Amino acid sequence: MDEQHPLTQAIIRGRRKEIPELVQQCLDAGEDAKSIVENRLVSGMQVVGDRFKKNEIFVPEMLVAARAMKEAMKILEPMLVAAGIRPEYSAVIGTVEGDLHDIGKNLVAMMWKGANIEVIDLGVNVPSAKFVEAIAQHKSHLVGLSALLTTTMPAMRTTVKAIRDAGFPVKIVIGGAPITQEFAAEIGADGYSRDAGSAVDAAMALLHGNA
Ligand code: B1M
Repeated sequence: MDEQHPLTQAIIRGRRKEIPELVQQCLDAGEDAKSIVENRLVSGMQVVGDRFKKNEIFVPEMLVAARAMKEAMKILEPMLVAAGIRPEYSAVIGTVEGDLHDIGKNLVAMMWKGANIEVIDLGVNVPSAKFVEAIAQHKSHLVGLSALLTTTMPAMRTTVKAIRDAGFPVKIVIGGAPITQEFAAEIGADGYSRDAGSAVDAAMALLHGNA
């Protein structure tokens, strides 16, 4: 990974206005859309995730980086679609039933998109049946559940059970302020992440069979 590449640096620093010209420079230099996503954008978001995990940057810096990534994807996505290239993995994410907190969940969704995972965001207050329906519809590989209230932790348990009962071979990652690794193990989730940066590591480890 070339962290110093101008496009990667523009992602890391969230310099959205520079993105179209830098993407064009990569295309002019003969890089294809897929390699720009993998080698320039995803690697930039990896740096962002790592810095966030270490508390070197905070939510605002992460948001501007994600916005820059989105700007680049606006240009590259039609090219990927035209070439028949889709992200390798699909994820469904949402905040569980009864819970309206979405800031952390949105950050996880952004980081997963930044890792080139297709993300279907079901929003907040999502009943378990809606997760099950979306997993079936999108043939998802990964599910993310977020809860910020101790009172909605039981809804996480219900949701994990509903997904398991439906028999999908999906990996389930959970997180949110009151959630712990112990709770994840107790309710049968595959992984737990304490922040949005680690949520990428957890997803990748599970999807690649390393967890
Ligand atoms: Co609420 N709220 N809130 N709130 N709120 C908390 C969570 C609370 C701790 C505040 C407090 O009392 N000190 C408390 C919960 C207490 C508890 O259960 N133990 C609380 C309460 C009680 C409530 C209400 C019940 C208040 C009331 O109405 N009486 C009510 C509940 C509404 C409902 O959900 N049904 C309520 C409402 C709200 C607002 C709507 C006003 C607003 C939410 C706005 C929104 O999300 N769009 C709100 C807010 C903003 C907060 C606090 C202040 C901030 C939460 C936040 O966004 N943090 C919060 C107190 C606090 O945390 N300081 C609080 C920033 C965000 C980046 O962090 O969400 O933790 P966080 O996400 C992190 C990690 O947790 C993790 O990664 C993220 C990024 O690093 N993570 C995941 C999260 N999801 C993940 C999923 C993963 C992996 C990692 O995998 C899929």
